[in-house]
Amino acid sequence: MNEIVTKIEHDQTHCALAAKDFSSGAHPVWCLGCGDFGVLAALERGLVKHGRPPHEVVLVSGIGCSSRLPGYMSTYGFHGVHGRALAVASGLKLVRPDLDVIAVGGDGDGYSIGGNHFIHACRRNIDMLYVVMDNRVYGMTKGQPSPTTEPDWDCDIAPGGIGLRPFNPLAMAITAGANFVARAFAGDPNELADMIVEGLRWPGFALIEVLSPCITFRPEQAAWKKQVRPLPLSIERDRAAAAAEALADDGLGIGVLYRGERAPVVTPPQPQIAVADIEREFVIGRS
Ligand SMILES: Cc1ncc(C[n+]2csc(CCOP(=O)(O)OP(=O)(O)O)c2C)c(N)n1
Ligand code: SF4
Repeated sequence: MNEIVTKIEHDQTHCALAAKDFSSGAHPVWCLGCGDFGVLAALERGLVKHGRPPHEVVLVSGIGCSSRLPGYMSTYGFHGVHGRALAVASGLKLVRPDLDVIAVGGDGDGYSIGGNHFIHACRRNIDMLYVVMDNRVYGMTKGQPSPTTEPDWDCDIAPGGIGLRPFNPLAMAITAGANFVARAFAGDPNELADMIVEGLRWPGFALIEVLSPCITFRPEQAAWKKQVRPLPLSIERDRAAAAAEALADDGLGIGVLYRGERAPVVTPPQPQIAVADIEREFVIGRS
């Protein structure tokens, strides 16, 4: 841990990159006040601290307001289909282990339609970072309950609430095998930026679950600013203790909950394929 902090400080001193180098310049179409702005700022700042240039980083997303994020950054990006960000990111990391791969998206994208990929990405423990912007609602499709929605949240599609116990992403990640598990708040981009650097550098699959308010369909989430507080414990290696801590948590504790020591999947260096060779395979009518 100390080694990681020292490396962060080292990079801050010597790195010539600036946050603007990671911006695509495109103007986000998010609602004013959406928590995803804080996550975007944190990713830009975190990648500056990390010190690798934009062309050595790839952001992969699914579909949703939050999944638009790769379009706002200058790294390589892949805006995929709903729930499939982790499948694409896993394949990419296996064939290009030299790149830093970051999957991003929402709670609907990652925990509902993409839930199976989430469990198995934790289990496979491929070395990458997954940032989930959790607003406990489907923002893009106008406010349906998601897997993390509180059971009594009243909305048009579920009057009186859905009455189901919410999914616990941190407990799920720890028990399925993720090696680094944390929760952050989008309203504190500097803390999140440091967590992003640590998650990127920690070997194996890292989950950062970000409380990212949907100010349009869940305006009451503006209160998160006053409700979030540091997690009581940060647990190293002891997976059972970390899972117990995650189950006891009320969903508003912020910090790194678990740092594991599982060895990540490592792939051997892959042969470089020239783009011209790939293009040749698509030429119609070649003999
Ligand atoms: C296969 C498929 N099913 C459903 C949809 C419709 N859809 C688009 S975004 C979305 C939910 C997004 O919610 P979330 O991932 O929580 O992201 P947010 O918009 O809240 O950031 C849904 C259901 C789709 N695009 N593709
Ligand atoms: S609908 Fe919600 S999640 Fe989507 S951009 Fe607006 S505030 Fe953000």
